[in-house]
Amino acid sequence: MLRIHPDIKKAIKKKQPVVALESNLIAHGMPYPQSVETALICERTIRSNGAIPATIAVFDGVITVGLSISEMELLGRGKQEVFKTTRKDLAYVIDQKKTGALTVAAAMIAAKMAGIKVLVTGGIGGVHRYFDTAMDISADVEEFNRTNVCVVSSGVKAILDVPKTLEYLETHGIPVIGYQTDVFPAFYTRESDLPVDFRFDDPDAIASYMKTQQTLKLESGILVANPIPEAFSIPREKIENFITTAVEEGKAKNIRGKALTPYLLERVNELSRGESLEANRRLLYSNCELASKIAIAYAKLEEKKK
Ligand code: PSU
Ligand code: MN
Repeated sequence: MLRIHPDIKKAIKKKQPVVALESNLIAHGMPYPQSVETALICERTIRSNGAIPATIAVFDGVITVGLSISEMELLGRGKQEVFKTTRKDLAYVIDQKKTGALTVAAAMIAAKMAGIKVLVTGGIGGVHRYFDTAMDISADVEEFNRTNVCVVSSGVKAILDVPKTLEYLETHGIPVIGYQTDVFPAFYTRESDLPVDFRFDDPDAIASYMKTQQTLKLESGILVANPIPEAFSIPREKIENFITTAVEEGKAKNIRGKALTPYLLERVNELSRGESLEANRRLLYSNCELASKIAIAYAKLEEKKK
């Protein structure tokens, strides 16, 4: 059920720095061909920072850690035929020998199976706007309850209800770490008016924190929030306008369940004439860089232990 690329397998065994990447954003988070191009640049960024990238997806029922370019193309081009796979779908996709792109939640599960401690994404899922009527909470936040992986992000996607998502994380005992920031980043925008739990200014400190948290056997994930680089940050009022429009449209069209997040991302991209996609890509590259540094720092601590 689990196939790990030989180079990645060797690296995990030797406790070298490996960074896992989710694949749902390739199939359902970005338009093709930018999606595949972004995924490849993400992998390259991780390599040039001294770590080993491991993008994870399911092909014909096999969880595959480390993808070829043609496998990435398959995810990017496939769209509707590629199953958006979160925790609840994992056994189905494997049993039915389908091809699936993994959300943050499913990728966390697979990373843990493979023995990878750090995972990177753009923004995790969370509590949706109109939660009061729709009860829509991403399985991503739930996964942090039970799967001890450090997820490097730019916060939660701004299409969500960010304050409610933070409340949810707090209730479930999930630590939110700000990287070189005291305030929670708002995905497309560098800053929100909400605080993070803890601020860390260097990757070594985050790796040390991971170790301590593991020693305590709390079994929960860690959310690292890395603000989008200044040059690509979109002013809050500007992007909020587009988001509100997209959310209202989605509600009017009765779009729900797993279709909602991809719909909103695509709509905001259309309304912003591609600006949101560019921001999404840039924050991903920056997150890949940070995730690599954390994985390297973590590997150094493992080395010391020996
Ligand atoms: N980050 C991005 N783009 C994305 C996602 C994250 O920059 O498309 C995806 C992730 O795969 C995440 C998913 O797990 O959105 C959440 O979907 P939902 O809200 O349906 O759980
Ligand atoms: Mn949902």
